[in-house]
Amino acid sequence: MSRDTAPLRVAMIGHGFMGAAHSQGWRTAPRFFDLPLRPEMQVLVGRSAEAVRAAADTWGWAETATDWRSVIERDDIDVVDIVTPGDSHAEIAIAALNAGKHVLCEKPLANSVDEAKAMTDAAARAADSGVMAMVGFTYRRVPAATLARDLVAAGRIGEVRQIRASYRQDWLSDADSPMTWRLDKARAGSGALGDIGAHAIDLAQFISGQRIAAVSGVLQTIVGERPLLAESRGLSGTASTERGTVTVDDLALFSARFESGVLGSFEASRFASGRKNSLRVEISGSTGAVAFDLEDLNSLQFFDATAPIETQGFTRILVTEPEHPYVAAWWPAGHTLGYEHGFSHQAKDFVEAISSKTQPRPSFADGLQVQRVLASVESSAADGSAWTTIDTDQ
Ligand code: SOE
Repeated sequence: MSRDTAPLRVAMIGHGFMGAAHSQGWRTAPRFFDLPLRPEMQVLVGRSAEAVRAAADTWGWAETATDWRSVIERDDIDVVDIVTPGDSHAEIAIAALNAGKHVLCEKPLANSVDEAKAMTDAAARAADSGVMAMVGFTYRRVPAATLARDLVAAGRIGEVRQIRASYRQDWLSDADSPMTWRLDKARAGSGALGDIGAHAIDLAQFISGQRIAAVSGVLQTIVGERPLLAESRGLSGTASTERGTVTVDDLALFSARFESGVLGSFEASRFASGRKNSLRVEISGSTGAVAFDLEDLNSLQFFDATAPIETQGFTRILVTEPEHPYVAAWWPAGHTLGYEHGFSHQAKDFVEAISSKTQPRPSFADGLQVQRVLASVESSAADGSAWTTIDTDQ
């Protein structure tokens, strides 16, 4: 439990699946990490008074509200955590930053480059008065992913030569699975590309320490029409008898050229039968390689080409020791962590950044750069897979 420290009062806007994950992060971080400020789960905000009350009771929020605008004006709120669909990120984040609140915003940062740019500008202005903003690319904070980044940065795989990243799920494989907001371009911005491809882009750039400069891609909508949603449950829900048009991609494939000249391949799919939450990043270097797989998140595959040839091969490092990133705060060595722990690490890192007034990463500027990659993949696909340079001036 954290020391007897000043409170950091959090308001969270939205209470879907990501709301549950963020609540878990806020609740556990101060209980396992010795934090300089004590996060308090003050207000949960949602459109339906009844639904938001039920969620707040389940997850442990003190109060509820239905109007986010009045909440961000409150003097007793320090942090605004945004877990709504992408179409409201910009409006809420900019208003919260202008009101002097620290902002944590779910990924992708926005639904367009223009929105992401406006958010990044607002974050830069707010940073001058010590107000912090961070985007929720949570998988950076899985200990094995952080370790992979550390090994690459320490030169343990030599010079990076090739990058491969894929995020594959199958929860839309059933053509009768109903429309949700994630299938509506107006709400989600894009489909598999922005929903999960954004994670693959962020994680590949994070682990490799390299940034994408140009892309060539294709997008495909595999099932163009689905039953409308009757009642939402988790990522999906029950179907109504009416049907609607899917307005986003189901599958995104693209090649990337990094600023260094290194080439990479990317894949994002919600139709990869049998792949449940398969986020994989493999970085091949001149003297070794690292391979991260979210479906095996307590380990990291490491290949050391400088080892004697007779014993060379990918080694499965169990990332469960106190010496590994984040792990010491949890269970005795070897006792493994799960999906939810990334959200606790995210809350911990954000609280520490707020306290030390240090820009947290991934920053809104990092989120904007990912947004530019997403937009470039879309324009490349619309232009017959033409190589498209990431426009950093836009
Ligand atoms: C659904 O594809 C989803 O919940 C994404 O929206 C999340 O960002 C990802 O972490 C898990 O899958």
